[in-house]
Amino acid sequence: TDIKPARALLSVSDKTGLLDFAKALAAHGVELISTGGTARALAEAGLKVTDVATLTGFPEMMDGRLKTLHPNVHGGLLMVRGNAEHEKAAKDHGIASIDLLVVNLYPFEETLKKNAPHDEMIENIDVGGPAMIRGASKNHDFVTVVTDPSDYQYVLSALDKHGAIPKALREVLAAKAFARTSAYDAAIASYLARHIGESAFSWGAMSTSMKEVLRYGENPHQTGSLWLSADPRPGVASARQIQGKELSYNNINDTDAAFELVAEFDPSRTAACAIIKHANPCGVAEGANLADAYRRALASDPVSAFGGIIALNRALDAETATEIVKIFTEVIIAPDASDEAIKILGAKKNLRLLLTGGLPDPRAAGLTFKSVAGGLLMQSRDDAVVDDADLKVVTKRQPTNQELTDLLFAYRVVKHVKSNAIVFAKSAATVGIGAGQMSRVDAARIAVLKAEEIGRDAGAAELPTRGSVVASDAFFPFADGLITAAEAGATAAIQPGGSVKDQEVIEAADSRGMAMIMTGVRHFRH
Ligand code: 93A
Repeated sequence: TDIKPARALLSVSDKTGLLDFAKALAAHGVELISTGGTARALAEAGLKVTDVATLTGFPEMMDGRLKTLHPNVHGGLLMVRGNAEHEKAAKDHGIASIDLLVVNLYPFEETLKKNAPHDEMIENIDVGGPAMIRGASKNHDFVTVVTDPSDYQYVLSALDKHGAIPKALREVLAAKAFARTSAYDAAIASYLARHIGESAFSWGAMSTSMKEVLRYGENPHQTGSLWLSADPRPGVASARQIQGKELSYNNINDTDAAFELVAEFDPSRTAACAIIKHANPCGVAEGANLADAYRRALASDPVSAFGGIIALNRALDAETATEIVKIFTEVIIAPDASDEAIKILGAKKNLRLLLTGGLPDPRAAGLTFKSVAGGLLMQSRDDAVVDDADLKVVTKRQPTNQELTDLLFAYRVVKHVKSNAIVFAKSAATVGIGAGQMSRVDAARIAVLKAEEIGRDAGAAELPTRGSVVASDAFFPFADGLITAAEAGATAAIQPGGSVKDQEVIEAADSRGMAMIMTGVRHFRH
């Protein structure tokens, strides 16, 4: 139903368009009530206006902190018209209804941009304004709420046309009003959190904006939701979903792991692809182009790749899309995609395609969180990228150029494998991955076992680990893990070093003619 406003309360910090709007309201016979500065502006323009202090029986006080926080205001906004009890309460207490609320808030965001001192920021936290906006929005069955001067025209044209405000417009304006107070509170929350310190900043920002409630958590009996932090890095949380089913909690977790991994490979140097299952890579490869990188990543463990998550470091092209749709894949994440590629994926309705607009910088600082019983663990993210500068050859033999390239490749991958982690690689593609083991030697054994199996399935003449290199995410505590890798055919190794048994491990490498590099950087990931 249309509602003809009889009384309007105007209280605005941004006075753009205020006078014209108020004049037009007055011309429609709307009675105007207003707060200090707004009332003054209206009166100066020759409009008849009632000061809100007359309504509340209280003067504005405490630096204006108390202007409109009074039952005569909130009752007028919240009362349900036609409800006998509400009407009686209003009558008993002398509360008159307010049908139109025009509020825009203290300029918190603008003040923030000016780098204002903290006490000025605090003074710019509007309390009464949002309270009125919430009341009016909740009661939009009867009340029209306007929080944006650019909406004055819609209210006026409705009044001109119908002499009243239609329900549809009241609903739209109410939704817009809640969006406004929610953004306003988010800005305050992240400002305050940042004021407390960087540590709390990310957490505060994160806790202020939920992106979506997920169908469930890691398991169907758990609840789940996705939250946005103020971190502007491209990634799964901020990605645009182009097609496919709704993302699950596990999809998001795995897709994050995939995209962070593939971002280690600079797209201007090489095309790269990572295929992830259960947050661990089952195949990672560089390639002459994206399709080649995908084929090579897939070949490193085609059995595990089924139902996996694919991350690409360049825009998805038609050729790669054609390859990918050949097997069942849950999610593709890439910086971008060509129209043709999107069309090809369209044939797979459930396949989720996420586009991020860019790659996260693996060297960027940031924070990661993990919950523990009764608390929260926080750390700076693993932003270490091992490149040539950090490398120390500890064996008699120097790695060849090919070995060196592969060692660096394997080390970038092993950083993204759950500990204990061992990665075999050859020609910039993984050939065996051992993830999440309780002993390092078991991680090595599993990586070899996987490689053997894959080699057998592919009908390879020799073990895929022959002539490979091996990376370990932390030092070898004993020589056994390295010996396992050597016996499988690895010719070079990369690891942080730092074990009391380093010398034994170096001797084991030397006696097998292996080259070994120590990085001094550990990449535990639990
Ligand atoms: O300080 S407040 O949080 N306390 C209030 O009771 C209150 N009522 C309205 N801020 C309050 N307002 C805000 O004052 C409005 O949201 C608006 O931004 C501003 C308008 O003040 P003036 O009319 O004096 O310019």
